[in-house]
Amino acid sequence: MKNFDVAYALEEIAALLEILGADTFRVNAYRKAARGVEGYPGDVEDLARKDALSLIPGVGPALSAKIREMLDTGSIRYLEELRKQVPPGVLNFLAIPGIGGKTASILFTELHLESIEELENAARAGLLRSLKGFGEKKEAAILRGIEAFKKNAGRILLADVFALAYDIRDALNAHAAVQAAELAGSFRRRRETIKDLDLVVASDHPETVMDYFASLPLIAEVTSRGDTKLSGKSRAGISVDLRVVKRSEFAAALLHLTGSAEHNASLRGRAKDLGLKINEYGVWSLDGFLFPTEEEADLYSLLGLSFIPPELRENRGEIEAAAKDQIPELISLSCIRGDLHIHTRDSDGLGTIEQVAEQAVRWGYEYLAITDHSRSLVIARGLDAARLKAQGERIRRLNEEMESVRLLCGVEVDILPDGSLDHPDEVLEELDVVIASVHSAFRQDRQTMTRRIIRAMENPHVDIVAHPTGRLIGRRDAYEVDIEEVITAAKRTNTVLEINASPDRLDLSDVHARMAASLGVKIAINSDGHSVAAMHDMQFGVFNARRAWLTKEDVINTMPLETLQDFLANHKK
Ligand code: DGT
Ligand code: CA
Ligand code: CA
Ligand code: ZN
Repeated sequence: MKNFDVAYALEEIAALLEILGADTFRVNAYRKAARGVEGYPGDVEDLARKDALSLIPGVGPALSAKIREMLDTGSIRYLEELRKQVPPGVLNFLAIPGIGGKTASILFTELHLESIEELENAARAGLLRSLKGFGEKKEAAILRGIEAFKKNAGRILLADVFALAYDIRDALNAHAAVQAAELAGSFRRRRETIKDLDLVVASDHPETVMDYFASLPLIAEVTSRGDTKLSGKSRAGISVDLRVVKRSEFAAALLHLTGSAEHNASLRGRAKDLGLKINEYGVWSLDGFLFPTEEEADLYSLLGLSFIPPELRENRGEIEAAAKDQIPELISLSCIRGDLHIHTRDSDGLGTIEQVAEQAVRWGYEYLAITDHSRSLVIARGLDAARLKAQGERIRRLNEEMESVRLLCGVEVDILPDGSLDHPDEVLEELDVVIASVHSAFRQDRQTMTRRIIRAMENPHVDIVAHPTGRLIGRRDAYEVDIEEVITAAKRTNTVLEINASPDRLDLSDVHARMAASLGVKIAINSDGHSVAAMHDMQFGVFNARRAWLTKEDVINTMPLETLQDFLANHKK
């Protein structure tokens, strides 16, 4: 049992309590404990053995007992009791943008709505607006939320299955009958959202492996089972497909199940042209000889191709490139030397400057830019010129104390509706890094929005435009903007464009980032972290950059500190 499972159970208790109208204090106690467990760097099972669960932030004696019960029995009776009181469809409300626990509670207790379908019908019939604290605006917002939810059709953010995916793979690898286990499918290709997890296992004992898989506490139910294939669901309702093959077929099965389906189709076409055949068992000659293969590279090699990293397998020219041995050396997380977009407690972040700096030291970053919001973003406690100046002085003092990491003074300045900036040039020119971004007037027409962003890029102090399209995956579409024109203007004005690494942004997208880099526009991959923990999101930005075919040279925060400082001082000249 992993921290993740325990945290998930506690979070579910909090959600159910909230829906049942329990008092906020109790709900928050479970939620806090869930966060504490998820963020705890050690293993909860070790802590339980040492009788030290209360070392976890937010966990007292009562919660320790529940966690222990979960670890011992795989479940919590209290949770089972709560589940009986709330129909499963009501929990799904929480997946709809704009619906939190309190809203879900009212919908369930007042209107007795039990599924998203019932909710949608009620909203269309105008039954929500008269509820206490609702109104027509909120009713319309819920309908928009349902639309966004349906459009995403049950796809889940990559980040939301990350821990689960590796927990399952590691559990399989730990079994004696398993010779190899790998994650495949869209997860391995690092798509921004995934429909289900796919795993391939090499073993001579498929029955044993499938029994073991079905018995994992991570797996709540088995939905179908054949001789070598099994489908199940995790407790969070995420579908998992398992395929068990012989060791000699593992590479071919992994290649096949990694996909994409379009990449596979192109490989089949290429094999045919070469007088060969490829399927999930391997590469064959036309007279039925199966070529032995150890790893995926062997299969590609039989087709006259260099190895193609999974992130590129989308049939976007990777096969042609591999045939010419021109697959680029993709950027990796270890190339990243710093993060240029970080928020602190001074605006809407959770960490202090000292805390985010310590994290940067721990990771071996060379630099970190503090870029809090500007004054007009009032809800985020944006900084005016005076507070920004005071922050700059604190940063300079900290830099004198710290040796291994350099803090850069920056700002995330709002691009106002007319394209002017939220700070005057005299303020911006004092800073090491200026990030500009749109946080208001999202509904401008395409031409106005495009001109607005381009005008900001024309300012000689603006180094980077952050999250250039404003999309929130599964929750909000990009604003109307001609992104090709923005990219062209970035090239003309020597402005860097961001890949925002937050897993629900990934903005620029893979396609747009590739377009930008191929025109010579520089990219910054930034976590936009609003907490120390969120600095981890950098990895999702790097995945996205790999899917965009980017190399180290395309990305400015792979530069050593001095090169970067030089770049920032001169690129707009
Ligand atoms: P998703 O929708 O996020 O689960 O995306 P994938 O790519 O993981 O799709 P999935 O889980 O349906 O299938 C996993 C891989 O198996 C897929 O990438 C390629 C292979 N595959 C599955 N069905 C087909 C098919 O009908 N034709 C071909 N050529 N390949 C398939
Ligand atoms: Ca899949
Ligand atoms: Ca699948
Ligand atoms: Zn930001």
